[in-house]
Amino acid sequence: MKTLRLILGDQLSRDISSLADIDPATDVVLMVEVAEETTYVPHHKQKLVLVLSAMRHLAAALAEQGITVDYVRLDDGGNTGSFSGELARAIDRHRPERIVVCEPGEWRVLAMMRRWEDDLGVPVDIRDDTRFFADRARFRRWAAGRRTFRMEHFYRAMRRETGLLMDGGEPIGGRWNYDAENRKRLPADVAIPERRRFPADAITRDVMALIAERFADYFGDLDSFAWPVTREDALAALDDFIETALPRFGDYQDAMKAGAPFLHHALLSPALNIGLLNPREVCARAVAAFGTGQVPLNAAEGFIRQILGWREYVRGIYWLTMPGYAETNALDARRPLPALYWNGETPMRCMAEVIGSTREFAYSHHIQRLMVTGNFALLAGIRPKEIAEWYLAVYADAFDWVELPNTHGMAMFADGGLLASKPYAASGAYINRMSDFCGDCAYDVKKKAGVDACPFNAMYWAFLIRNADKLAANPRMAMPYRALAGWSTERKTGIVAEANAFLDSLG
Ligand code: FAD
Ligand code: DLZ
Ligand code: SF4
Repeated sequence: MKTLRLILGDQLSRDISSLADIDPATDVVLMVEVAEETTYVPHHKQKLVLVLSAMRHLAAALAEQGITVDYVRLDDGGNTGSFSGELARAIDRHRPERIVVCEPGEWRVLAMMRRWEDDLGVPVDIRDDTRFFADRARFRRWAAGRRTFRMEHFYRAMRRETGLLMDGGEPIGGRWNYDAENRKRLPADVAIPERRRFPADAITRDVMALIAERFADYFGDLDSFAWPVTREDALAALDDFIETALPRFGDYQDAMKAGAPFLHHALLSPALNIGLLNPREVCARAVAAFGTGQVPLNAAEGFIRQILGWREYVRGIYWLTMPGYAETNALDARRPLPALYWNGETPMRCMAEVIGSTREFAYSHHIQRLMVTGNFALLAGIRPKEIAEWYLAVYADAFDWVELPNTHGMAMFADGGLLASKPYAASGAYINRMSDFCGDCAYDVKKKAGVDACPFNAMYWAFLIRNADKLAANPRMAMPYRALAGWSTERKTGIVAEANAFLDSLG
């Protein structure tokens, strides 16, 4: 049966379900660069290069294997600019008997796909995405009947199911979780590993020229692009991480350092999310490195928890709750996103550092996203939709299924506690404990009030005061609310006014 097999820009895996039964004698693979996808948010220029260059590389690799690939470029004449439009044109060109596609990573695109069969008059087979440990049905089964969801419970179920770092029915080492050993500040004498970056080849340089011309006003530096865009380079990036950074990943997972955005992190999320790496092989490598004594248990477990635990858990929450999840705003946050998120212009050293490296590399590590830019947005009461759009735009790894739950659920508490049990709200003291940012900052992290006091301090207390009716009863927030109970009304009014004056001054 002549089949047209559509592969989307984050489905760049040879083992994707839509290619499983391909017959090279009859079938055509369709890949399309479309304006709808390049513009649904103002993507970082490096994210655009990553996706389009990796698409072009996969198309070339499939063609080398004897597969017919119909590849539509962004600047091809006649490009309609949408998946639906390009599919209709390809049906005219190839007259397939059916269309096969793997389910997408985004609700918006799934809604579009479900209309294709009726609109295009050709049978459309939408297949499960088998690249996750837990498919959507598996997560639904786990979630059924639970009143609250907690990543740790899901993670343990997945450890048991996969056998990863398990000794029979028990976790290797006797503990499920070494999180308490993942919170060290980076000592001055620990060397930061030099990380492998991948220079642009001719295909990537072509895409860079296209992006420079068409998307000049989009956020982000282009010239520092060095992400892997092929399966081979992604595997080399995985080797590099296991050898150089994983051994200390566990210890310094939460640490931050000025001028060093990568530290001991994997830098693998862009390759994982577009399909160049499979989470199973990545976890298997971490387990093997533990098995040979190359990395300690807190590193292997900490890393596997991120992929087998968090990555799968947020995807499950996304598909369980969409499309309503995108509308959540439990704390009724209404402030517009300040311009500093785009221009990085602020005397707050932590914010300037994180936004600066975001612009340079389309990357920040988790604690930078959660406890600096995320914490600011939470405390300031930024509209969840606006900050979610920012995260979706500025990171090379940002796709709706993973970005949205991390932003609405983890950073903004917009889902009211569905994903996480308490808001990750913190004053400047947390940033000072975990980084070296505060030393050279224009603000004084130790000061609670006054024009030169760290803005996170007044913002933190103002956040608690503003949301007391929603948060004070949460047992995990008992400590700060006990402290607030001793404050006079005058003191509370004063700190709220100070935080608001600061935020209003940002424009
Ligand atoms: P490491 O810290 O080395 O972790 C290893 C791997 O674990 C990552 O590659 C990633 O695949 C996975 N992982 C770790 N934490 C998470 C998590 N919370 N959710 C899902 N997977 C996780 N991650 C994305 O992949 N895309 C996003 O758009 C995204 N947006 C985020 C927005 C906010 C507000 C926050 C707080 C986090 C977001 N994350 C997102 C999660 C996390 O920050 C990134 O996965 C991580 O920083 C990627 O860098 P790394 O590969 O060096 O990860
Ligand atoms: C992110 C992205 C971009 C920028 N461009 C394209 C594209 O031109 N063609 C394509 O097939 N996919 C692209 N993508 C990835 C899609 O946005 C992604 O597949 C959907 O959001 C579903 O997850
Ligand atoms: Fe950030 Fe406050 Fe530290 Fe400055 S003093 S770097 S604003 S936490």
